[in-house]
Amino acid sequence: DVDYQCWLNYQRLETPSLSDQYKEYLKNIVINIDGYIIDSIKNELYYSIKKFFNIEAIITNKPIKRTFTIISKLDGGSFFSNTIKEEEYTSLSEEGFLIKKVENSTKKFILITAKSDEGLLYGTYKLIQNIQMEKPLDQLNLLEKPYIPLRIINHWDNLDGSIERGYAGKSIFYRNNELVDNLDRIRDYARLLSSIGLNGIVLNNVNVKSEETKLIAERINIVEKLYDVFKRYGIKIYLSVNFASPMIIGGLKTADPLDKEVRKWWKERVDFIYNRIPDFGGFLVKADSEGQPGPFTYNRTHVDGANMLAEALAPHGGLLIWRAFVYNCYQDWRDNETDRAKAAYDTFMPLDGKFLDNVIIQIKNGPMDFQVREPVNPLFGGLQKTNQILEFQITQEYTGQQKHLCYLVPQWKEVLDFDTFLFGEGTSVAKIVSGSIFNSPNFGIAGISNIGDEINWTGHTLAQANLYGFGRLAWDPSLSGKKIIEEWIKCTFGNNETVLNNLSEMMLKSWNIYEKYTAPLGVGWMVNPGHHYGPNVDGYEYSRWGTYHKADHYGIGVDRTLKSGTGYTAQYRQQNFEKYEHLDSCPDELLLFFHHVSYIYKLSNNKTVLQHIYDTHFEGVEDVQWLIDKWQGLERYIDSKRYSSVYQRLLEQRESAKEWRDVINSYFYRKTMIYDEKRRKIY
Ligand code: BDP
Repeated sequence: DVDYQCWLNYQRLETPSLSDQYKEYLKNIVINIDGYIIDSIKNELYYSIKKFFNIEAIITNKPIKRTFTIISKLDGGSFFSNTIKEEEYTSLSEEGFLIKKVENSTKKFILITAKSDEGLLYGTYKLIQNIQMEKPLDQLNLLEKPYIPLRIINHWDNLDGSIERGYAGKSIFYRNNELVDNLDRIRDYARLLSSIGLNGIVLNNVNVKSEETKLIAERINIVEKLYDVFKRYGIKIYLSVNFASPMIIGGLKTADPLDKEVRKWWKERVDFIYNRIPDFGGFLVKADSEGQPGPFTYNRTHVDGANMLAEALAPHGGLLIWRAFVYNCYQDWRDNETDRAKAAYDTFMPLDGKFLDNVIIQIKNGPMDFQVREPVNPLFGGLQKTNQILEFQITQEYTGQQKHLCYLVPQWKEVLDFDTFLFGEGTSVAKIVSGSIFNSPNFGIAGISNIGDEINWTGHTLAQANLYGFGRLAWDPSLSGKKIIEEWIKCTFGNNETVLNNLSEMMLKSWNIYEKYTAPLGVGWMVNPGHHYGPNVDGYEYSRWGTYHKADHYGIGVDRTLKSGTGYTAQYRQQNFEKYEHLDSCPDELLLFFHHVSYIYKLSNNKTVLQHIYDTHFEGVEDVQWLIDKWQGLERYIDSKRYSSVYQRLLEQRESAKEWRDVINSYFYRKTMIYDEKRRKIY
């Protein structure tokens, strides 16, 4: 099933001459080392070569022909060492790789070399991708290394098989509180992840219930089996743990992080885990957040809680990842003092510099919760002495739940490129999470997975691009959304020009289209409470979650200025503070996030806020129709199964977009009693 293969869809090459060239080199693969990652390399090469050229590759220790491909460690001291330049050697990082075509009087070969097995694996996938994309072989010379050290996928899977905020079926790992019987699919998932360079996976939901708590105790065998799959692809495994585990499974009376017994209990647990899983990655903890237990219960701080766990992990080289998603979820909409957007910064800034070296704070991209548009979380640019991981949501909770097309890479790019001004101009979020300015390897990027057990993994075939794009950006945040989508299209659908052009245009516009017909100008929410699909303007307006738009008869938006509002703007460094604080410099797309304005306030394009709302909501629906037309133009180039499943979803998207348009427009028409200038029909 091509839909199942995703971007590892290996098809016969369309250009016979190029195919012959590659084939000549790939008939004989020379691999002079052993190991389980090396076995994965062999398997992937053997399998892909069979698919590309319909031949069985011969894998040997030494070349058996004049032309071959060799995969060898840099320190191999082998005969090709004089083909590598000094500067190539020094600029390769531990996970990087070098691919080169070498030719001399006696032999011709493609060389893949690296300092580690992982590097060789990434290099192998790169070569395979070059073949998929039919790149010329002549000047093959590539040196790559990941920009961000920790590149982790987070699963919100529960042992019963359900997935929190999952939109593509059930867990591929668990069913009825057991590991699934057949691990083949999990292996294929590991292939997908390592092909885009991800090197970590959190295996269970951050909301850890009692069954999952047992994963660090009597149910460790489940973790062990998964470890055995993922280690073969260079992917470290991590577990979400419940802070109250010492009480839930340890029989202790407290989980107080300063209690001796509690500390001893965690140490023993961690030793137990490492005894079974020698290179276990560490723990992820959601504490004192949305009902999860944490140190606050015992009047202790996040530092007490995180450091206690980190101390237990440190002797084994383990990491303790602590989430910054902490806010008061019992607040009142009338109370301006408690702005949810301010919570993470207020909580964690005073703790900067107090965490141990193996503690990392995992911070959502925005201050609220994965809305279609949010400013960047001000903790990036705030924290100076704390390790950080940036958290994205690949699963489309608030962005159409994989029924709507929404390619998120452009959104993520804006976050990564955002200048925090931390150490002066040019301190982008990407630079921060690369760890380079902090000189620490404990920095990274995490994404909440969008996959499930549906045959095509993501429900919406085109949502595969979000998983692909997440990995690519984690590897190299300087890649453009366009470059990434072109790679993805070619590897997923082949090298047809029309498909490439139409589909990349569709993908690149899709986030903006989604934004047009949903919540306007950065205000967010306006979704149905609970499941978060479809419009409900006041759904969260009078509830306890701190998620308000404050629309009344005269105006809309949340005043987060220092001058007259919640003071959230002051959490940014001067340059960004100035930009957001003042109406005339605040970007339109975030206007209502930062300011409360009248409906007749004029945006930079001279339209009123209200007219903008009307226009974008009509346009959004027209744009979805445009997506449908574009997709229809591809019918003859795409297999009918993928074509029609995407087509069905686009139709659903159109109906949903109409509903959004009508609900939002009529709400604001009734609130304001101001007509649409163009007198279009508003229900
Ligand atoms: C919210 C989700 C909720 C998660 C929470 C989190 O609605 O299901 O548990 O984030 O990140 O977006 O912990």
